[in-house]
Amino acid sequence: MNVSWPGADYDRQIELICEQLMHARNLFTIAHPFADGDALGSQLALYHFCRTTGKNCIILNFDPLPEQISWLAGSDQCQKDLPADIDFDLAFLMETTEARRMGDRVDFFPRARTRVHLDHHVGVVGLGNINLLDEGASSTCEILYNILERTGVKLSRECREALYVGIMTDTGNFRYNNSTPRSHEIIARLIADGLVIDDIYKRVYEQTSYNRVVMHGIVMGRTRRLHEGKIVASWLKLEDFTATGADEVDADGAIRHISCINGIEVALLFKEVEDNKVKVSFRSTGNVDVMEISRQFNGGGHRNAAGAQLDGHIEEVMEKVVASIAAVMEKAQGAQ
Ligand SMILES: [Mn+2]
Repeated sequence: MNVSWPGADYDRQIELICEQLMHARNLFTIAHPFADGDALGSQLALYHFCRTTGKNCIILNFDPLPEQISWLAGSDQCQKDLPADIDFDLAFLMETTEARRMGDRVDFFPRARTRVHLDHHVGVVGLGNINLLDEGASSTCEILYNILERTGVKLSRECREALYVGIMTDTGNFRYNNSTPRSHEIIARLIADGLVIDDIYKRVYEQTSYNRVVMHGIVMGRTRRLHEGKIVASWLKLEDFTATGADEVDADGAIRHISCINGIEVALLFKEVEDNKVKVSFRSTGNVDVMEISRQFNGGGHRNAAGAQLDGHIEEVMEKVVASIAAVMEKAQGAQ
């Protein structure tokens, strides 16, 4: 069940979670594959909270971390497995959305007696024994803050920094409409004890690598206008990554360069991640609900930003996805 802040249902979930959290001795946290600032930020914030309160917390992470967030304190503590000899009281599933997205990682879930799932994605059912699902929250870090605040424990600088990065990155540095009064209220409290936010901004947004510039350049150079210019698309093939030695994370955020083109309604970026496996990022700048479209391909996300992974050759996948968007646009036009 989705809850919204503030409210009695929300409060009840927080009480349940705080009770578990304060009594737990051994915890672990897991997030969706290719953790972003919010997923990793929430894991690290929990880790630092546990350090402050004398609990053992293991951070599970299986993928390379983007440079923009790998500087966060505690990132170097990420592990790929859980020690066999520990009984875990509690696990926090940070925006793990659904089991399908988690793949083999779901095998870790039963290692904890109680699982808490925090998520702000749309339409999530909840993979925990206790779920705190708030579609109106800017980020998972915002939901976690609501819990940690309730414990009354003073949050360390490292913990506040991690929460700040999660909220900052998921709101596009406070530019999107998910930056609510509540998100700003939380940010005010995080800053109050002296976070140096311009340093954080520089580390997240003004640091780049050669590979990243090259991959983003390829994406921009290949931009194609389709469907009378209402759709723009670009792509990256496996050979682009191997030729430059770039990782998938170097392509993160590249869709931004094409989704800000005047007059478009949908921007698409196709990334070949393995032979015949293509990740698709969708951005909508108008009325097209790209989450609905991504769901046709077993993906998900938000109305204006979604993703999916399809099997097939990249050209076929591009054709199929563009055709389904064009069909939605035509249907909407016909209905007017
Ligand atoms: Mn998030």
